Amino acid sequence: NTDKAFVSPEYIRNRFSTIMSDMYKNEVPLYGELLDLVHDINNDVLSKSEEIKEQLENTGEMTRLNMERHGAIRLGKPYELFTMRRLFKVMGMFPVGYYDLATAGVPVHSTAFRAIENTALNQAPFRVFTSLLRIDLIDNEELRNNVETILEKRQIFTEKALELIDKSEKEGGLTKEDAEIFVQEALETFRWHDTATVDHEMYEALLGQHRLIADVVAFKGPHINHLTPRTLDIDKVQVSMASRNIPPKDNIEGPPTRKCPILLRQTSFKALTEKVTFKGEIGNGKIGEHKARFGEIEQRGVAVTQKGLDLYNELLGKTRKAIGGSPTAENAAEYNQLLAENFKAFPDNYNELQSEKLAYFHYFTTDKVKNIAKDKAYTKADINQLLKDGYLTIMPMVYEDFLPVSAAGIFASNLGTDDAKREYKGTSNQSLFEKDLGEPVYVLMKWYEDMQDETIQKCLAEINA
Ligand code: OOG
Ligand code: NI
Repeated sequence: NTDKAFVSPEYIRNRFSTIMSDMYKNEVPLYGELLDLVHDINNDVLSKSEEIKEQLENTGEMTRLNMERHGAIRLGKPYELFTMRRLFKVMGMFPVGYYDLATAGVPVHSTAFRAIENTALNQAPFRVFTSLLRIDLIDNEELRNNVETILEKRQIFTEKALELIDKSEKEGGLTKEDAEIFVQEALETFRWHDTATVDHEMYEALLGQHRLIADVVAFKGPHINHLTPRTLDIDKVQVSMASRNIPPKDNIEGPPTRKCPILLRQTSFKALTEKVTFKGEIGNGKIGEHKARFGEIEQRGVAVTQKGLDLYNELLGKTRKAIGGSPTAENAAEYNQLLAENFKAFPDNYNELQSEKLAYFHYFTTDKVKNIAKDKAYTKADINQLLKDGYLTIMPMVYEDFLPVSAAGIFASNLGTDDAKREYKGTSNQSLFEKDLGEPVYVLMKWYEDMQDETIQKCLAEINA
């Protein structure tokens, strides 16, 4: 139907990200405080470093820095994951990667919904880490049955949202008017509810199994549990939180501080204690408590290749093993020191990361190519020589995804440490996840590989023209 003007998925995604952030600022004022802090620190970094500024400008990231954020939700049943995929697709967000968190003591598996084109990402970088509860990992059969019964009856989407998802699928997009109704209706699913759908006794039973299970099962919907702005200096944010009365998590997840940041570093403020009223207790004055929602900060660095990821996992694993698992408040300093020490084995300059094939880059031609000898057709095999001779230059490709060990650390710090010590023997189950999702997830590494290749091909085409 050509007479209908549809708005772009980027428009809908940005609109949704904005109203979600406004809602969360209202629900969790400390998140607004965190945004201010991050904004100040980012401006400070940019005013002090021409190099960082130039790098962000050349890769297209500068425009997105202030709108950049991710959030997270936890779903209870396959229908919810399946429909969430359809909902996010309306906003141009697709499932990328599979993360198994059961091995780290959290009974969920997850993906991240995000844009998959570089330009689309730069226009609207909003993403959502989305987890599905692994009901099969609940060892108490009676409780497992109860969880299934409670979730069976739950509908987390509004009728109007479902209608507009259908409409968008059938017609290939939404008009501006429909898009506005859609984002408002979709937002309802992510809203916090201060009344639980279960009584206090059931809540305690769910909590006893795992705090996360209570968070997923006891409420009307999958409230957004955190939003995360991107900072250019996470160490600065970590030490500055206290001065704004924001209580920080004990340690930063991910790699140590580096000259050339890799992957993703994350920290958060601790989950709030919020008042809830349990079923059957409305009006009798009895008020309970629930802890789930928090604020997070991320610093993104260059994406690494499989070789780089293997090295990262080896060095991180070695550090964790030496201190006996996840770091605690008591050994955080010792952990950070050891981490920095061990990561000396990970090259810390972009040229070396490139030549050792440890990280992914955008390739650009330089002015010098105007005078390049045209006596041969250049191919991928010539890339390193062209780089050395100054015909090409590289810019780090930012890591757009998540890290399972870090994610588990974020979960744990906000759910309580007891849960983190639990071990689930259940093996990772990507095929079940994809069956519930209704399609396979995008393969994480391939995405970076393809994008790097695209920039290389573009350079070669220019040189050979
Ligand atoms: C998700 C935790 C993981 C991240 O940034 O790694 C996460 C959750 O708590 O539901 O958001
Ligand atoms: Ni997060």
